Amino acid sequence: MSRSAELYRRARQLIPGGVNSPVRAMRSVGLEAPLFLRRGEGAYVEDEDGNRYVDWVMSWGPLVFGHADAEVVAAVQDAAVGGTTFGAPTEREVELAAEIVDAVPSIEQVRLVSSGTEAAMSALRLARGATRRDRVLKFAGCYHGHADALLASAGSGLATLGIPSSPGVPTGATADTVVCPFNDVDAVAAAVERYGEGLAAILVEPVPGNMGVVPPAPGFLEALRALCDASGALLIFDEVISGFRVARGGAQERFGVRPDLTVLGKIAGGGLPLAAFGGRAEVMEQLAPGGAVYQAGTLSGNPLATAAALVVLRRLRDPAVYERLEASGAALEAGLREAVAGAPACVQRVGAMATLFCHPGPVRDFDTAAAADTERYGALFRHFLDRGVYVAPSQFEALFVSTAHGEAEIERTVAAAAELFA
Ligand code: KE4
Repeated sequence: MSRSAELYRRARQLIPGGVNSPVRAMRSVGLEAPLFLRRGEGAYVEDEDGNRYVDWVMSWGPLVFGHADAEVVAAVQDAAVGGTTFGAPTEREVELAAEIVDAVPSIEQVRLVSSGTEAAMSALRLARGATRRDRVLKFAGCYHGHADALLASAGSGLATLGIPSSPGVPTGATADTVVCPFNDVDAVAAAVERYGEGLAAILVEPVPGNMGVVPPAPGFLEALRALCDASGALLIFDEVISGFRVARGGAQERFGVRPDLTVLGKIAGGGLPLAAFGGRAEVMEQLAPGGAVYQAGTLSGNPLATAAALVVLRRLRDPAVYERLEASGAALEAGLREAVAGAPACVQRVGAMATLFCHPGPVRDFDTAAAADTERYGALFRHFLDRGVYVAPSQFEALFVSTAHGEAEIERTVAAAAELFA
């Protein structure tokens, strides 16, 4: 029995499903036991049986400079010897807030939290408090973490597990959640027509990564901005994935559309548990303690996470980083596209995030994504694994490019695809 299988057997007795997050079970790609990873370095990870893989999961997006980046490790070590948490304000929190405000066009003030779920949940509460309205409009296939109000046909995890909305979520919690198809302006306009009075926010992943990567259709984000302006709802961009990935200022910089609130995570946390939400000062100032909208967190802005995040965000000021990410993303896309030519498959990419769909494409929304051949994707995942390439164990996720991925990693990945689709 492999060490991973052995660990999985033990884990299942102690941890629900043997994992601390459902997608890690790798059930949807047909593995009996998930890989248990023991170390990562640059673009590579090693499992408990000593197998080494080119890693395109990158912990689901945070590791824009790859695993165990020397500067990040040193920064966390230096911070730790001074104390790992105080529950009091620290200078690094001010410095990190300044980095985020400088990078993200629409953010004037920002609150740090510990997970993307917490950031999205808090941004929604703030939007509801600021507008004194209850309704939120989200999109099928978009995932914003597992807060009750947002587990209505979410896209990541739930889509893979085929659960339309989770048991345990009270009907009241999603009674004010309206779900529209992504990229469908008419559907959104009709929903706003019907619910506009009570609409607190439109919440969207401007570049969805949780139904696979689905680029926004030209004019779609602009239409959401206009519908929010017309109805008095706030536009919330969930940039947990796209933030600092598709541009330093995220999708709002790349596509030139400014939301009222932005949710950040993953890269923003430098690979440590840190996320954030921010926006116009007049909205953000309604948060406790100055305002009445309550939000709090014991480890919010802790020294280890802010140290890692500062190293990463300061290095992202260098435009050459995004030139490299764009070039590597384009090379990966071109190689995979050539490998799947003629097969019922397509490759969709925005910047340093891409998905190989087992679907002829184009994939414009969750309905088309859900029609992908997930059986074939499972076979693809196992084929790549056998060739030392670790891609997302779910069709509804992304390949995350880092600066640690080079020609060798791209060639190995493309060769594996070419062999499979030959
Ligand atoms: P966390 O609570 O997992 O830190 O963030 C939730 C979240 C919010 N918004 C977006 C756009 C996200 O993609 C996520 C989390 N992403 C998933 C995978 N796409 C994390 C992986 C997992 O659930 O284990």
